[in-house]
Amino acid sequence: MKILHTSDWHLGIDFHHHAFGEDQRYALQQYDQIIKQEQIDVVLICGDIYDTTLASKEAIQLFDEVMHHMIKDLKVKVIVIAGNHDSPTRLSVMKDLLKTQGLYIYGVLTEPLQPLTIDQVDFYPIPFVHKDTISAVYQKPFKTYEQAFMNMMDHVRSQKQHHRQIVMAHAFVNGASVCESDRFAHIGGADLISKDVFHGIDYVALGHLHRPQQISDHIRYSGSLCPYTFSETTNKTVVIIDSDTMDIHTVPIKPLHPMVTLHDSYDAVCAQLFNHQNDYVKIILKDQSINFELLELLKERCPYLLTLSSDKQECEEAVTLQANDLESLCDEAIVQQFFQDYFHRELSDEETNWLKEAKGSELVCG
Ligand SMILES: [Mn+2]
Repeated sequence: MKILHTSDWHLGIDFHHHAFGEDQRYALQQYDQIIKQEQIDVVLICGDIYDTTLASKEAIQLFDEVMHHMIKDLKVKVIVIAGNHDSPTRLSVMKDLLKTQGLYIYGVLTEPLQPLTIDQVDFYPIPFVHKDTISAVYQKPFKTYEQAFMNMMDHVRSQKQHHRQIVMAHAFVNGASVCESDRFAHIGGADLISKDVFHGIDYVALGHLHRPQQISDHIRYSGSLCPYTFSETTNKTVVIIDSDTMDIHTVPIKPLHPMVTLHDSYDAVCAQLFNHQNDYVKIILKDQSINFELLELLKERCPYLLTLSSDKQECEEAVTLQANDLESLCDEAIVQQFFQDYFHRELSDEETNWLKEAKGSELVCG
């Protein structure tokens, strides 16, 4: 049997006020080809289907459309677990009904893990879960998250017969490398689990971290659907597992707009823009402060410019005005201070008069 492992779609996400719907649709269209070419039987989606618990209308429509296409047209079965970004209850609405169609959704852990058997494979889908929930379900107290997970895996191993065992989880396994968009990964360590927890399991399909990576040959993160930050410049992938031979390989997913950071002088950045007409671009200028006019000018030359900042501005233009000042200072003093911070000069008499005219008789200091 052929299995496709993916995770972290984050449908509905936006980045610098830019929606990713088209990018996600473009990536998911490639799944169509991969499923046909690789003759996939089962698709595993390891959490964070949506970016927020209250998913947008567009995000829900896209998920609905993709599930319908996979199950009805491509004739695959799909197993979904909730991630920390998903609402477990919303995600698993009508799950018992959908099961009859080949869509298996696991939102909440409510009972000790039982296999979902398809062909010769026992799947153990574990939705994102807290230690206390595992304690309640298994009716045992656990000191650490790792201990709770070890207990669950011992229970899985005790059910081993002649089938392959594949575990799906949305978790942070020790030794994995994180990237900027893993913003809710618990780097503090309380939710870390060791890879040893999974010993003896034939394959562990992980979600949570957005960088595609293998912890060991049979414990892998597929990585997110698309790059969601400028630090994600390497290819996103899906993992293909042949459960008969246990051959495993990855297939790259091409982004609609690759992420590019240009950190250089204004002239050097301008000289490079022509090569990045289709890329999401982050510009950091080394030699020039930024303003709205410059942003508009660069946007004309770079259609997918998402962020513009300046190194220079950060060192030269120290803002001295504090939030508390806004309450204690009069309007004229605030404008004066702003001019000092940004333009290094005082208001001219003419400008002061304009300000007074604009404010009328309200402008009283003291
Ligand atoms: Mn995620």
